[in-house]
Amino acid sequence: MTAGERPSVIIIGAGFGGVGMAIELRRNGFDDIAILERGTDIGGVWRENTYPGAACDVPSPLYSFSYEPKPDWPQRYSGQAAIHDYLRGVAQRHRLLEAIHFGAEVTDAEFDDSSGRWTVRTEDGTARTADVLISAVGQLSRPALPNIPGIDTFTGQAFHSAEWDHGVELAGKRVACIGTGASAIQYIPEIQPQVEHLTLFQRTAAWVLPKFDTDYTPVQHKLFARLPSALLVERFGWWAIAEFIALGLVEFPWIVGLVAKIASKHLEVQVPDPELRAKLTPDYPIGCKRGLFSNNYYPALLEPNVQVETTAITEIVPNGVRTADGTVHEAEVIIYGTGFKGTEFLWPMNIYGRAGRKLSDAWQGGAHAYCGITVPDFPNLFLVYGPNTNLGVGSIIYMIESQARYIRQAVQLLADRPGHVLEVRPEAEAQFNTAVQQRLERTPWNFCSSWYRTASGRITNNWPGPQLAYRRRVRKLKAADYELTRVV
Ligand code: N01
Repeated sequence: MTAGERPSVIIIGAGFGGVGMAIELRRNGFDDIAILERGTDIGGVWRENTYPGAACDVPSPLYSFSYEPKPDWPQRYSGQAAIHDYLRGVAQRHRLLEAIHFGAEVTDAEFDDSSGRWTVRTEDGTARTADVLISAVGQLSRPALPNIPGIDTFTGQAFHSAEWDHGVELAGKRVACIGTGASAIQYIPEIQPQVEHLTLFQRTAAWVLPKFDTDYTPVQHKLFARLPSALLVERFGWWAIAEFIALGLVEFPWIVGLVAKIASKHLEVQVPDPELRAKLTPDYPIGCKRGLFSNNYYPALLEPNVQVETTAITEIVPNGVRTADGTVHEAEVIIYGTGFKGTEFLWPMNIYGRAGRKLSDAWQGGAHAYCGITVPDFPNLFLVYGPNTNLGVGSIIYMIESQARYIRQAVQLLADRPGHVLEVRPEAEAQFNTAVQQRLERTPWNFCSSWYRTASGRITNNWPGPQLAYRRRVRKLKAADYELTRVV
């Protein structure tokens, strides 16, 4: 990049992160943007997860860009199709579609020390170069199948919740569902009325909270359109509730104690049978795994065609699932609601930084980055929704906006200093991570296994605190945390 030029940018991923990042750059005059998207449409997880009942358990007025309020959300907790449409509409309004290269799966990216530029290669062999590389690939884009012996021997039909096979007819079938996370509790009530029999294999009981859902009425739509502040009030209300609970996860455990009481009451009211209730009662602190919201999950489990099985699975056999007591639970379909490879950030891409240093080597003990955004030895590389920026409660879109503004400041700094690259100082990054890990020690996330933690127990995914604390932390890029090095 020479004097007078604006930095060129490659963004990987066209989900909420990539779209939000591109909009922030465009609005500030950075137009030389290429977005590389492996799929054939935008949307990320909202394109991929089409299982029955897929919806967001964050209220839509909050789960949307602050600068793109939508007065006509169909519901408070909108479904996958409405969210996907929203993101498409936003991308169209901001003329982003022309910047997106679909079917472009990035295999590797390499920083060239002498030119200070990134070369990014896609699966079809195409190489593109840019001054700045931004990864916005999310944390939950790679489904995880369980490591259960015999998984390949099953002769029926099987699929993961994030790769729902809509061609498989479930009506009248015996279905085995493995997993009881946020995805499963959304599709189980949807499929239960269709199937002949549903065996739900639960390894760990979930904490489930009531969902204050509602269909927005035409009157509300009109009100939100004519009086945008009304929508803003609803957004602010949900944001404030999330912030209050987030405070409980680190600072004030009595708050999560209150939330646990609400969840226990919800279970007590919805599940009168003491035996089933005992099975569904979690034995770990609330908040350790992601809190779930549902009004129809427990009622579905009460139906006569549902069996909640808590005996450990030992094997998948050709005709079903075998448990530790030797029983074979016959099934014609197995649905794996077994989550995602959340701690394998940016995998399987090969990212090479200064002097050919590989990002996966730098992250061997678990991913870490300064503010979840920048990594020493990887100049001009920025991460959206990177390590330790996921939330136990709140809206990831709020976090994405915070990060996009921070990264835009970095790009501006590069525009102001042509011929330089920007790299976080290792001591700034180390200090940040030590502080984050110290705060994480006080959270309930340490008391169970989840996709927030690596096998060794390091919490690589979550931000320990309210969203506002993060926003304040990244509001202004501090030049002292970075080194600007001349390359040309
Ligand atoms: O996955 P999960 P998910 N044998 O990892 C079980 C987001 N999301 O797809 O708890 C038996 O939560 C596992 O058991 P255990 C959200 O961030 C958001 O449901 O490990 N069971 C668990 O029950 C969420 O956190 C929305 O003991 C096995 C389940 O599988 C994230 O996606 C909606 C097993 C996995 O639960 C992931 O949710 C949906 C085995 N070998 C999802 N292996 C919104 O509304 C795993 N399990 C925004």
